[in-house]
Amino acid sequence: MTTVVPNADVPTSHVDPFGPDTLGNPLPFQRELRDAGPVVYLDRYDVFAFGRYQEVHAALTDWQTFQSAAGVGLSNFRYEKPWRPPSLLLEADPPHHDAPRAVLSKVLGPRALTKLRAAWMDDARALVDDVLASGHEFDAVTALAEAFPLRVFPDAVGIPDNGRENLLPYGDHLFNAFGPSNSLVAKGAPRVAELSGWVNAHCARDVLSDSGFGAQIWAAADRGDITYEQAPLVVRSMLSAGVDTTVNGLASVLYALASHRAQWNRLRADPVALCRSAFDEAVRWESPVQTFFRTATRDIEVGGTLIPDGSKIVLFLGSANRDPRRWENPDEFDLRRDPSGHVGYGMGIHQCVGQHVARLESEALLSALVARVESIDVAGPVTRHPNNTLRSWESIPVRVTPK
Ligand code: OVV
Repeated sequence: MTTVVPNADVPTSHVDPFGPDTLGNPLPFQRELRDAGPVVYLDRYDVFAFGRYQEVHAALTDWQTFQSAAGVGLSNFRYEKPWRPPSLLLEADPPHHDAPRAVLSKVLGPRALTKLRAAWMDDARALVDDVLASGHEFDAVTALAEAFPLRVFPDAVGIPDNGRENLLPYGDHLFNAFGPSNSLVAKGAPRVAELSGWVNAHCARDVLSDSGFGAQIWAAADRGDITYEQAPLVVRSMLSAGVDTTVNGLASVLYALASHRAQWNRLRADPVALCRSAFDEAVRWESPVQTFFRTATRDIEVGGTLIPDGSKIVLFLGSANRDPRRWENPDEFDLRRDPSGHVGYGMGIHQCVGQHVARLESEALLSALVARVESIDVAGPVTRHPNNTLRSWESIPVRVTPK
């Protein structure tokens, strides 16, 4: 029989992972975390942290023990009222989670996306042509990584043109709000009511076009697959999770290629295969979503540490994706690697339901770029946009040589 001494010698860190220094460059802290042990106690926030691939993966796939329904941010819904009604997908577990998940999974699934593929490829070519027509030096964040999703995704959902500029700041605040209520959350607070009002209004059936993803979610309510009360919240999940995530994923793959000439050349040599798989290597390398929390549903022992029932656990996805215990040369962006198994989209029942949309956006954009451009290079200092959850970008100046 083994007896667990409750946390007698759990490694403890006083570091604030959500402070400006660590958010600015999270890699040194993440290495310390992994090297300190499988479980580290963060005393600033009274949470346990997992930084190694093995424990992060195990927690993501054990939803019974590591629940999402008490919130996937620092705040525990058992004690604190959430700032918005919880997501029916992200902040729920079976059985409640399953019907909304099944509906959205089908609406955003590979079969459904085959219908959008040709049009998105054309849209990407048109965007790249427009960008090249106005110059060969531009900001890859605004000109491509933001412009492309904002051009195709709201149309696919079926929301009108007016007000699309609200999607990014709404997402920015949402992803900040998973962290502690620090200055990043305070910065977003003044616009919460306005932005939430806009997003919630665009979940209603009568503002959505009648053929998009939104309409298909409402049609699922007509069939009885979900209720009419659930439908607008499922639409809200798309508007919440579908923009800032892909924008930063695209920015990351563009940055990775612009800063690794050999990888760009590999992409050019085998564009059909690599324009698709490059995105997943970039998602592993950068982990646009850095962290999500879980809540223990019972006392559980992990790596010799007792995690008491009700504890919050922060899973460092970005750290797991660079764990040398799992990956060879983890810090290298390498298109020859098989990145499958990365936890950048999560893992298990909550794994990103929009991942096929994200991959298609990237495939379209990279294919258009490779078709038109000989080379792409970083042309000035790159800057980050601080966010409590996202590894987000402000600016990536690039120079391209057109074909
Ligand atoms: C994965 C994710 C992030 C943010 C919001 C949601 C999901 C949601 O379902 O609202």
